Amino acid sequence: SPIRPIAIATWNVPNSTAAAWKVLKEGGTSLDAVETGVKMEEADVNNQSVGKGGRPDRDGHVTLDACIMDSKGNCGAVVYLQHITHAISVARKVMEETPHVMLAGKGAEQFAFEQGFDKEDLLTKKSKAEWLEWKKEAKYAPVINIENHDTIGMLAIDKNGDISGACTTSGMAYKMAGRVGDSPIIGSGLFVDNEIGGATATGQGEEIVKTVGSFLVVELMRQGRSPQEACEEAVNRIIKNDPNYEKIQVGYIAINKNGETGGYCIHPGFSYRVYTEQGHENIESSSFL
Ligand code: SD4
Repeated sequence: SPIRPIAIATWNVPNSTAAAWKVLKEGGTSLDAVETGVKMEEADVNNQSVGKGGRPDRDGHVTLDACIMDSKGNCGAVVYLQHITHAISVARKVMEETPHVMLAGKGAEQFAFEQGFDKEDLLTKKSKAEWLEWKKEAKYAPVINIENHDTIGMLAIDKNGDISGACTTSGMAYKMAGRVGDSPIIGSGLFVDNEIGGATATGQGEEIVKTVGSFLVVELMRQGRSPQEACEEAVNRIIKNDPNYEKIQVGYIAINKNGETGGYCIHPGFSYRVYTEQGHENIESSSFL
């Protein structure tokens, strides 16, 4: 019988999976679970890859990307959002309160204020100090598993078997102003098909966008691959396309309708968390290298 409810997330984010699990355990929807879950990381100033405390772009601005998708195929996204911690909740409002899927920059910010979100300064002292240090050399060479660690992508199945997903990030540290990655792009950073399963990604967003990674993982599962096999194939596709793959990290996680999960990445060091009735664990992902 299918494993449900269940919540999984990229990286070792026990607070997020525990918060999602609580929602699921109390009979809540997978949509509420993934939003509640990823908000924990958005609010955590010690997680420097998402929300408040996120690392800024080259010019010192923290700009957030996020998207959310429900079991009916609805989705919402924000890109280049500034001054608001809970980008995922703004994305959900875009999904539920507008006729659109994606809002960017100033428009997204204005919409968020209209919806009652508070204006905040997202650049913490720590992230600012590190950015000033980086600026001395201003060399753009992301450190694998460090500078771009901890973007959170989460997938959940509720007691009714409905699947939802959420993905939220401050993007690659010290990116060019205006750069948008995979995380808010439906099909790249996240995809859910309630008949099949869901997938979400972390790492170098450009590579994920170029291969429409999360959609690819879900379509591979539709063709009969297990979540693990589908994640492996999506990583292999990146490796085949990019001779410089050793310099980048990409990780995928996936879940199918039965609650089976998988994860795969290029470099060792990526892990994902799984929370079910059986307990809570951090699983070290297998890797190409
Ligand atoms: C991006 N995929 O903006 C994100 C970064 C990331 O953990 O995943 N960091 O490209």
